[in-house]
Amino acid sequence: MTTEPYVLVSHTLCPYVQRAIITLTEKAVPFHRVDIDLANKPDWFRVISPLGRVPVLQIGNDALFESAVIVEYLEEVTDQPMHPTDPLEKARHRAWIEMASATLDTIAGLYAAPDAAAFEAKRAALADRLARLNAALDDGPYFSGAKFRLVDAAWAPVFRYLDAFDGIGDFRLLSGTDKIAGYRAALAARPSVRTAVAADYPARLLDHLRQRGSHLSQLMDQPLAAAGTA
Ligand SMILES: N[C@@H](CCC(=O)N[C@@H](CS)C(=O)NCC(=O)O)C(=O)O
Repeated sequence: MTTEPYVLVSHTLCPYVQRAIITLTEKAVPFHRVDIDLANKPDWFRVISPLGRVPVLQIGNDALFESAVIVEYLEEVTDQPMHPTDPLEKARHRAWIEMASATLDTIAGLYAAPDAAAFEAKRAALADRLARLNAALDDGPYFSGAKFRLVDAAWAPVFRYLDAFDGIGDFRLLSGTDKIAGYRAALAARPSVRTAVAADYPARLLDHLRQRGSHLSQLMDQPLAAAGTA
């Protein structure tokens, strides 16, 4: 591992950035965080980020992009493993990290849905993804038991959106689930998860959701009407 401190190029709200920060924190790897404005990307960022996305981890003169690649690199250069060692179990965890990414896509579709019909379709899709997560969870407190893993770093940011949605209305996202509440609480209490965002993150996220001009944005202007009417 390089002796130079890592630089994590970030954005205040990005859930993929949170995965990298949680992993760096869990592994006690020193780093500097540099937040950029994604609506006005600096030229130097365009050079190091071929896809134009955060996170990017700068390691000396090298730069890694894609959160999955970043956390797998950190896993290889540190000696505190966060993946299981059994190959099949490790592969299963990687699959559920992909599922967390797909769930973030569904969440983005939900908060961008332009009308009630599109919103309902995304709401049902998100509830289905969460039901499948519920079925995959072990006895807790984390995804596969007592140890906090990379897969947990991937799911923790998902629940930050649910926290925001809970303040807007009851969208019946967790109906019939029996394990997610405990999992969500354990993730929210984890110090690395708590410190992965700034204190003003909840307000910033609500502001972001309100500015989408979407069906959800409209519900935010009439929160009482939103209850149970997704
Ligand atoms: N697959 C990527 C997704 C990263 C991503 O979607 N980043 C968003 C912010 S959360 C971004 O930088 N978007 C800017 C853009 O696409 O122009 C990863 O895991 O790193």
